[in-house]
Amino acid sequence: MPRALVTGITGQDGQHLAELLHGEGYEVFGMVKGQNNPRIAGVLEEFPFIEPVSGDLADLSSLVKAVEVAAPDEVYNLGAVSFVAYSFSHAELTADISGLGVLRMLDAVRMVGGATNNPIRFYQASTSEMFGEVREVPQTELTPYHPRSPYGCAKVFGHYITMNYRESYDMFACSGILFNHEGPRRGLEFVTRKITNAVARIKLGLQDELVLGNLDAKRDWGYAGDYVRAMWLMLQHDTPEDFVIATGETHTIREFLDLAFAEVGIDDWSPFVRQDPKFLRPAEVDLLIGDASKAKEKLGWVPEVSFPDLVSMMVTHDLEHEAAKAHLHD
Ligand code: NAP
Ligand code: G4F
Repeated sequence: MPRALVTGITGQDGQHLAELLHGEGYEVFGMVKGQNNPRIAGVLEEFPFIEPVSGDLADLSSLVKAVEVAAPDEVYNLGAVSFVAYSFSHAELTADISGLGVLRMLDAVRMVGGATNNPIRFYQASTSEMFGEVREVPQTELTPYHPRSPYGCAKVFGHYITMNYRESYDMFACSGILFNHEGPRRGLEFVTRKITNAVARIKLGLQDELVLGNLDAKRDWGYAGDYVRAMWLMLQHDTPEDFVIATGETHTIREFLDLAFAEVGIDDWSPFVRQDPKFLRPAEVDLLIGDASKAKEKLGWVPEVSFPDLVSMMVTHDLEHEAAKAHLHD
């Protein structure tokens, strides 16, 4: 039975990936941060097959221990401070966890090693945020980086140090440059889930207003379940390489609002949405759209869930979830 260690197991992608790996017959070890992590109990309830191991990306010795305990064939480094807005007010923490944390994880993998005929394979969660103020449209594996946030800067370091360890120490280490991916497990702080949750609550009469920032930014949004499949495929490939994972479509926040409100029968959302400058960022990423041709050609990866289906899936989930919560409090 192959063994995988996943950091960021309590996050959106960690849960989707754990589900996929379990389905592929893996023993799944999930790295859990903190002495009393508030999120892990819920995750273990839904995915009882996950074997929790303790570890923090700020602490190399804990990572070495986690890799020793899990003795993995594959390590997926998904742990990060991942909220761009938060990274502006917590720049040093973001650099430490989302940047240096990658170096620590690579060192832990290098120190523990794995069998000589079966070295540990390493996946790094890189991001389209590295493109920032984009130099070309669409963005590919060769597009230069111009990050626009402390998060983007930390991820550029993580990306290059992964490449450097691959080239310096002959490690099977690769990065997926993933564009935004969403779903019902997305954190409520991110714009898509913030919108679908508010739409559901407005429909149910539990909320009357949705306050947002910049509605004109464009994102290439896909479904998280499709994207974790690409992570796994990268580690099954013959050679360690970096891949852009994207849908090749881009949409504004306004278009997301159109579809989400239409899903509950509201055609004009303007009475419900207010803009507040407090949600604007010191520097914005205006346009992201990826070209995933390399992943299609070499991994056979294509996204399956369309943009309208993604929005519909999230609104439907949030309607059920919020209705059940409200009913509990009746
Ligand atoms: P997420 O939901 O925000 O999950 C982040 C995970 O990181 C959580 O499990 C969190 O654990 C963990 N973490 C935070 N600080 C840690 C630390 N010091 N040590 C160990 N773990 C720590 O993020 P996601 O959306 O699943 O994304 C997964 C990865 O892909 C991230 O690296 C993100 O930057 C990257 N990415 C995401 C997207 C996207 O659109 N979702 C696109 C490109 C790249 P706690 O719950 O314990 O805090
Ligand atoms: O949903 P967001 O916070 O995602 P963002 O900044 O694109 O980052 C996400 O995707 C990256 C991949 O490109 C990941 F690496 C990263 O970890 C994360 O998962 O914001 C999307 C857009 C931005 O332009 C933001 O300014 O939505 C705009 N927005 C407008 N109002 C808002 C809001 N974003 C949030 N979170 N909250 C708002 O009220």
